[in-house]
Amino acid sequence: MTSTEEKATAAATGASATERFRTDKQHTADTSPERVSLLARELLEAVHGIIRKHDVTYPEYDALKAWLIQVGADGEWPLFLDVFVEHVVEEVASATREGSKGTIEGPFYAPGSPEFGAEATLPMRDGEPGTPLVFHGQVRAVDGTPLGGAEVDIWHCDDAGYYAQFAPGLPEWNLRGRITADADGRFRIHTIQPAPYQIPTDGATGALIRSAGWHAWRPAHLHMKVSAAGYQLITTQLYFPGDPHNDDDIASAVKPELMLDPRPAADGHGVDVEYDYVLDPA
Ligand code: MBD
Ligand code: FE
Repeated sequence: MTSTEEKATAAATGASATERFRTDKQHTADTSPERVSLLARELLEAVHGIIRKHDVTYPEYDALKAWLIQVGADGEWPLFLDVFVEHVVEEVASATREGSKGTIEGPFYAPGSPEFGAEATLPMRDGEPGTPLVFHGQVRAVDGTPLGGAEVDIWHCDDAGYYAQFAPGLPEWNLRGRITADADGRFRIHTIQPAPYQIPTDGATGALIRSAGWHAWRPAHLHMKVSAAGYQLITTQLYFPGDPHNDDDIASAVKPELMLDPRPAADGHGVDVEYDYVLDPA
């Protein structure tokens, strides 16, 4: 790395994730004062209970305060919350859905990626490092109807674990794209296999992970949002068998239904994976 190259620091990644959240997401909920009171009170009571149960000291209280301040300074609230909390929100939100399993979105989605037809190669650099991956499948409704024109909005990190727009030096839309399925709901995406992802170790989230003696890894994964007019959008991820962290993902986002079954590619270069999605009516 040359001295002019910016490094993928936790603070730079966090600042990008925080900015994305502020730009893309709704920041208010239709929550009554009674419900705000209930949720805030029970959260605080849970904290009080832990302090009493474990005789938390003033030095520990001040260390917590300093750490919370640093999470904000590093822009890591999106990272911290998505890694440690979002999986339960997703579990509750999807409890009554019948179709394909979803899982967490995480902090690195960027809306508005380039659009492609049913067979496409994701934007990538010349000689993009990594194992070639062909990912294909079909989008159907729960009743089996193929959903022609469904959209697969896919994003993933590169072979070094970096996400475009959240690490410096990558083309804006590297390994991100929106694929429109054909009339039969089928799609075929040419990309490379993502690497396992390590949470930035030099920020506040990394400091907690280190202090607690945890590891910082997510298994290799593809992210996608799959949608079709008149159906519920699903946000999900797909995983590769054999990854050492499939069983202890730091973000608790792996489900058995989301495991791919890679085969050698027909042309002998890289791997071929097939996955079909089933969407619930809106
Ligand atoms: C990721 O790549 C990710 O998917 C999540 C959920 C959290 C941190 C990094
Ligand atoms: Fe990810």
